[in-house]
Amino acid sequence: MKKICVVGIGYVGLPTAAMFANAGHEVIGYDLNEKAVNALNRGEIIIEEPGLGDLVKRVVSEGKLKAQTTCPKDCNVYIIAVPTPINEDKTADMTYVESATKAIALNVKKGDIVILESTSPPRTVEDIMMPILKESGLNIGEDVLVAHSPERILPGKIIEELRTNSRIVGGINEKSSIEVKKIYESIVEGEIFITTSTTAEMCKLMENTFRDVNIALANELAKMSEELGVNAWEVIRLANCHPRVNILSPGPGVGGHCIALDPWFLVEKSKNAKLIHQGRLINDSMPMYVVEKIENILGGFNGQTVTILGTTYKPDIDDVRESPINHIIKALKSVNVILKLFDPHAKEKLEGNLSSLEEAVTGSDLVVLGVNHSEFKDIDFDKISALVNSKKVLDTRNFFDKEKVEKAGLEYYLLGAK
Ligand code: SAJ
Repeated sequence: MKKICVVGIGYVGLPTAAMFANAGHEVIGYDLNEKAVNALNRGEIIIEEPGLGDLVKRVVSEGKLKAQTTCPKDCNVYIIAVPTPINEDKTADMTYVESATKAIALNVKKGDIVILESTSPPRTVEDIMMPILKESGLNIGEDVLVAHSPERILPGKIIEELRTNSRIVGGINEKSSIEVKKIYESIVEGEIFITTSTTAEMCKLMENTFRDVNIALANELAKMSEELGVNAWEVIRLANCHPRVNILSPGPGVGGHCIALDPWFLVEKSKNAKLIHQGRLINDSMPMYVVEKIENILGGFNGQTVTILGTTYKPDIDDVRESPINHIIKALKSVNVILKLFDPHAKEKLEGNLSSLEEAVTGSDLVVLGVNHSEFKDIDFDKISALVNSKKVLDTRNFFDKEKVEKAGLEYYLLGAK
């Protein structure tokens, strides 16, 4: 059993720390955010994630996991799980990885292991971390082993995917890969593959880029379908009957802290990342495309009331970071409409969140489904029809039952269909 320090106790670091603690390791979460540290030490979590609350409560009460705002000196393994955001100019902001590595370099000893989990541009371990770690005076690769093992967990399924997903371990040398693989074997049931650190960085970026580019294709199809008078969703359903075709779903844009950002790391590093760049631009254009559709449905912005149901970056989670709906909200706040928002998951994370669906749709001229939370599946459209001012619904996810909406006397508009 190891004494593990997880640097950064956010969406990735906290569940990772809890899983290692659950496997019997002694784990310390190191984070500068006092709110997150204090909550963890009380056994509480400040994010919504199935199964995480109970797990954290248990391992904290058993004394296996605690948190602090200073870097611990006496750990054998340091796992970096800090954010890697992008700057305004779409280049990677590596300051958190740099400062985490610097803090570790001050405390690292012979025999320790340093792992980067944060999604990072190619060559981060080689070009950013290695020079900093060498300042410790130790022989990096011999005295201290280093690897990149990218997290690949899906928000909403983090605990399950941490355990069952396969994992990549990219060491700076074979010795690093082998030792780091052993550490993950204590929590991962899936296969663990060994490679180099730069290949591991590239793998993680290409996984998310694959998804981004494919969503861009679906979004382009949605736009073409509206232009050419077909229903994109029917095209997708029929095309996907082909055994080698799997078109993803269009929507109001790609959000979250991963897929909407990671492809930019490749665009920054390679002049050949042209399709990847276009894909990003297409997905980033979707919020404004939806705003234009709203304007067309309303016949201009003339003081009408628009309701948005669901504002998180995807269904059934509370994460509003990088949500495309934020861009729609911002754009609608700058025009002549009254905006009403309701998201049963975002709670206090959403400014202006109304307390009920009924309150949100009352007096509305257009009800827009932004995110397909499961709570919205069984909406009583007769009730909505009785509360709204103009009977119009825009579905950006092909989620509502068109027949039910129309039966309730509401006009049904769908993203990707005329
Ligand atoms: N989306 C669409 N159409 C689709 C699928 C998704 O518009 O057909 C949108 C969603 O609405 C959302 C965004 O894409 O706004 C991203 O959602 P997601 O569920 O595809 O992915 P994330 O960002 O929650 O998690 C991804 C995962 N990567 C892949 O599936 C390749 C996860 O495994 C990674 O661990 C995570 O990024 C990460 O941390 O990098």
